[in-house]
Amino acid sequence: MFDPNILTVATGIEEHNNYAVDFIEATRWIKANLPHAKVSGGVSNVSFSFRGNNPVREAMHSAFLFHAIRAGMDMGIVNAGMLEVYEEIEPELKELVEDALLNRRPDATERLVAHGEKLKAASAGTTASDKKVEEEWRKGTVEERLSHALVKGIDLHIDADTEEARAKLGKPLLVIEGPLMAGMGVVGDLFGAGKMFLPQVVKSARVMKKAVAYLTPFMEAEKAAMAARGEAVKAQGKIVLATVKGDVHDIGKNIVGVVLACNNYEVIDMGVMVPCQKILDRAVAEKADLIGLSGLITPSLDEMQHVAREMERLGFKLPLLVGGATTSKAHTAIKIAPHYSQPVVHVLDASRAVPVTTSLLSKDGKAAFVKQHREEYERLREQHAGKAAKLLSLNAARANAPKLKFDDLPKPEFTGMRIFEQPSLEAIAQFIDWTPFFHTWELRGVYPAIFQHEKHGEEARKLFADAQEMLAKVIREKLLTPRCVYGLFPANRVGDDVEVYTDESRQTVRTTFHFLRQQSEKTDGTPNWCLADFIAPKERSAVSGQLSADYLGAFAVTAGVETKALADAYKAAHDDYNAIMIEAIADRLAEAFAEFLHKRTRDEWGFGKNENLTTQQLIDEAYRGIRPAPGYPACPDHTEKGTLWSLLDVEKNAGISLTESFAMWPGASVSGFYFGHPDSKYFAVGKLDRDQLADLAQRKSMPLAEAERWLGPWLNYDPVAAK
Ligand code: B12
Repeated sequence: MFDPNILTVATGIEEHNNYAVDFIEATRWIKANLPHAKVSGGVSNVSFSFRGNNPVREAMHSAFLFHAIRAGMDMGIVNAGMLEVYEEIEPELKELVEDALLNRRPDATERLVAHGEKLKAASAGTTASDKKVEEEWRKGTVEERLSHALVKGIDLHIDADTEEARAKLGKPLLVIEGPLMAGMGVVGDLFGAGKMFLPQVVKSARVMKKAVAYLTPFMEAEKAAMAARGEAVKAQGKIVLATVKGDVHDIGKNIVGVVLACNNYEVIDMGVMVPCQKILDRAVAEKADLIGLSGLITPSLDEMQHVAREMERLGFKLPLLVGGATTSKAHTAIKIAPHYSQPVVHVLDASRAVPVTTSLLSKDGKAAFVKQHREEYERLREQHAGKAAKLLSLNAARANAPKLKFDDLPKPEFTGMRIFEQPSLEAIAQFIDWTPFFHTWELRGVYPAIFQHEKHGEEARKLFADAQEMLAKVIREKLLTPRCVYGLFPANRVGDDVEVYTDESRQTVRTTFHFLRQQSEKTDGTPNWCLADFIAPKERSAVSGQLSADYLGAFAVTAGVETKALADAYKAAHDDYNAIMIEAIADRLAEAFAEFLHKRTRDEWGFGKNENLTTQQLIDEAYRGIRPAPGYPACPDHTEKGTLWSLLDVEKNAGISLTESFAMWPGASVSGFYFGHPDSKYFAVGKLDRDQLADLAQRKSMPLAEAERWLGPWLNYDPVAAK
């Protein structure tokens, strides 16, 4: 990957005028001469001379990207909120910007500066008049009011305005197809252009849903007559969305559903843990145009492959969309798409769901999109074909295990299992790490600095205020009942396993956890880590003849089984905004609960008592010990949750169950281990070779093929070819 450096143009210094052209030409050269190399660059540098003038900067970024991508640029670092749509750059500004970027005339900088000043003045004017419009928007026509309410997400007058529009236009359908769709069209365009943010769009959707709900009884009454006249509401397309069997991931799928619905797609959301056959039957029954699958954890990738295979076997012709935290473009291209002859497209986030869906369902654009998509996936497959990483043998990796000292083994104040009855929501909430909350809503940035973000700081503040309100309500009305079970157990390491004993005598093994070791070749002298390394080995002391008195912790927490019912109630009230909000809050509380419980466990283990850390230090994990979770990079094997469940009897003690894919229900749950060694740290196990899989399968008494299935995405080899 090359970064040929994007430097600032239009600085007034003549030598700088060609910098953008230089980057573009360098990119072209790299692509022509080094066909396998990639080109990247930090885009916002190019417009630094226009700091404070966003209209010009946004236009410069888009125009620059347009030309650089055409020259072959692969990746750009750019604030997505600071991008105008190239086609929508006002023509005069576009010409002036391109004059400067492409160094087309000597006076380009002066001309752009002059025009930029005019734009700045005009946009300041707009803001002032916007304010006036805001106060006066109730005085506009009903169409204008509906559009304003949609764009601004105001549902205060929506019933009255919708009724007025119905009376004016005569038919409920005309209200939907007219002002409501027009308003949502504006919302869709602004979102697509990065000018509206997800929380705003979800609020717009709430207004739209409320308007449609108001009109529904009138529509029902007219339905028969309308059907006879062939005037049924025609959505742009019908999409069946589902989280696959064994997975409970809800929030990402819901967000995608709302955004698609905003763009006039009819969304049939089948919920979570949906078996393949049900998805396919529903798609047929509904004459769907597209199927979308979601998944949070790696075992779902296998299920997605299964759905693709079934679609092929049954002769389906619908495109298949794939999304969710654990999916990726490369995995989709290599592992899912080859099983289905129709387009299988990975979609990174909600904002990308709309253009992909529109392209796939467009009469004119589909062929070109599919052609380009197939070529891209073919390229990805070629790039990855036979590209195994160079790994150490398992024996060599073990020989490079860390040599940790075990001379500081505090004795916990209890061993065995504990149920923590009625933990306080208020105390748990103190441990919330808010940054991922903003990511859920597609607002990038770190809390609390995000509030100062140039583009979406204001929206982040509004969202946070809404979150605080919801959290206060949850606490005040005890809407969630967090539950947990945890324990500290005598344990020793045996190879890459950790034996957990029934009692301090360490004579009877109660259960064994099996961990995986990094096999990557280390050139920097670092060891090949395995979680088991953090537990004292099962070796008797030469002096006492005793085993080292080390311990392993285990835990499972949930924010509360009520989350789904609360979200469903909001959905039933056409309030997707709060439905997503309560799920996002529950997820934060689950994480916070794990952190809160970790603190308590460290105290009970002894070494936590003198920590004296601030909340931020706790969130930054500036303490002794770690709490890795099965599924996280240090422990990619989800099936270890099965052992955890029987050790802590989690289902009985905390009310959390495991699905066939080892997802936890309720969804807002976290489970894992506590390691107390002062040197314990998080790491990624990474790719695994067959020798380790064979060894693991033998240790777990599991058929090799099954172990390979659970760990599929981490295999450094093709298990079919290796047979
Ligand atoms: C927040 C979070 C959680 C939350 C819950 C998340 C939720 N409700 O979905 C909590 C704290 C509960 C949680 C728990 C766990 N998590 Co977690 N979690 C995350 C985290 C940090 C963010 C996920 C998220 O919510 N993102 C925001 C949402 C909106 O984004 P999204 O889901 O990706 O959806 C967007 C797109 O993917 C796309 N999309 C999604 N679906 C679809 C479908 C279609 C058709 C389309 C078109 C698009 C689309 O559009 C969405 C909107 O933009 C990720 C890491 C990461 N950075 O992704 C780990 C991560 C997903 N978690 C992980 C794991 C392992 C777990 C646990 C198993 C850990 C454990 N042992 O306790 C549990 C499992 C929970 C369960 N119930 O089984 C792993 C999964 C990897 C793996 N190997 O399987 C990750 C990747 C972390 C990691 N680096 O290892 N987690």
